[in-house]
Amino acid sequence: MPSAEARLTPEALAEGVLRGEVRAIARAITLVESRSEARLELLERLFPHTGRAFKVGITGAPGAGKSTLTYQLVPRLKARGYRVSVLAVDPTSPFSGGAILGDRIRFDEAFDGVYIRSLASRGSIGGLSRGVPPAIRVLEAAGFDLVLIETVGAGQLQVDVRFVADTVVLALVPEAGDVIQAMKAGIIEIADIYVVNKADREGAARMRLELRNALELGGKPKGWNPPILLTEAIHGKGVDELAEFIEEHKQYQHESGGWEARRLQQLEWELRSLIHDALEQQARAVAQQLFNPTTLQAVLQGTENPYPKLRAWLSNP
Ligand SMILES: Nc1nc2c(ncn2[C@@H]2O[C@H](COP(=O)(O)OP(=O)(O)OP(=O)(O)O)[C@@H](O)[C@H]2O)c(=O)[nH]1
Ligand SMILES: [Mg+2]
Repeated sequence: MPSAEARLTPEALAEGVLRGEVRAIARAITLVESRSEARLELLERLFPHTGRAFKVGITGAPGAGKSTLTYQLVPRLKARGYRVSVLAVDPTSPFSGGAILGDRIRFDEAFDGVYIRSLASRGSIGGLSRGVPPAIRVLEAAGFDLVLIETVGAGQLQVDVRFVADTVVLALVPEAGDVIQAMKAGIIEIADIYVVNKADREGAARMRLELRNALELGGKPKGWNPPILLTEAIHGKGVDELAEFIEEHKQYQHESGGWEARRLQQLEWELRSLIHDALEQQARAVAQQLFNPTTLQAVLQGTENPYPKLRAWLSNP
């Protein structure tokens, strides 16, 4: 038996989201993460109420302190008047049961009214969960005007955050090779704000220099000069400054016109990933239709050549 909730139409769900009902928000995000066609109807209804939130991505290697920074940023951004929500794109160490796993910090009243949600990074295009942009739309429609996005800390997964976030914060730790790793991953160029977290450990100041040098190798940037901040997220040190720079970067983009350009890029990425998703499903169906198990066997045995079929289909899909 489907529950009453499961039978909610996209229309009813949209109404619940617009009223800011937590259960409706949760269910709507589950729906937009799925491949169900109803998700597009929901998004169509929510669309007029979306597009206004400030999106801040927190990325960095596993264990760099992304969750701890996020936890510390929430009350500070709230204090600046934002209605804050958090998306954690990471199935392995998500926020759960009111605690950030790993450090067992309990959410307290500082988190009143803050919506926190984990998204699985599985089934993603280029790493970032394809559910992220639609989930952000749900949150925007529900009235949140700031979304913090913690991304999985590995390779491509972190890099795609630039297509989702207006401001990207990269967290590094004072460990040998962390700057090199970040450079290899291609994340160095895309961050707007750098954080050397765990500054209570040795080598933080040295690392800041190393990072400054690495950035200058790439030439002096025009316009925004990304700051490199030292933080001790676990003690909340340096996080006020981080919150300030996050706001400053937003301001800068508004003044420089960068905001609009970035938003266009995000939109293109969002729509492309929806199309990619649909095409991928289509590809599976076409492949099965052209090459059933018997045909596959024949191709494997060398008794059938697959290319004429492929050419015929491609010339007239
Ligand atoms: N010494 C020290 N430890 C810290 C600091 N910030 C975070 N930690 C610890 O580092 C560990 C990892 O922190 P998380 O916030 O879970 O890191 P993360 O980047 O979210 O980790 P993943 O999501 O698993 O990639 C935890 O045990 C934190 O308590 C800090 O400033 N100094
Ligand atoms: Mg984490």
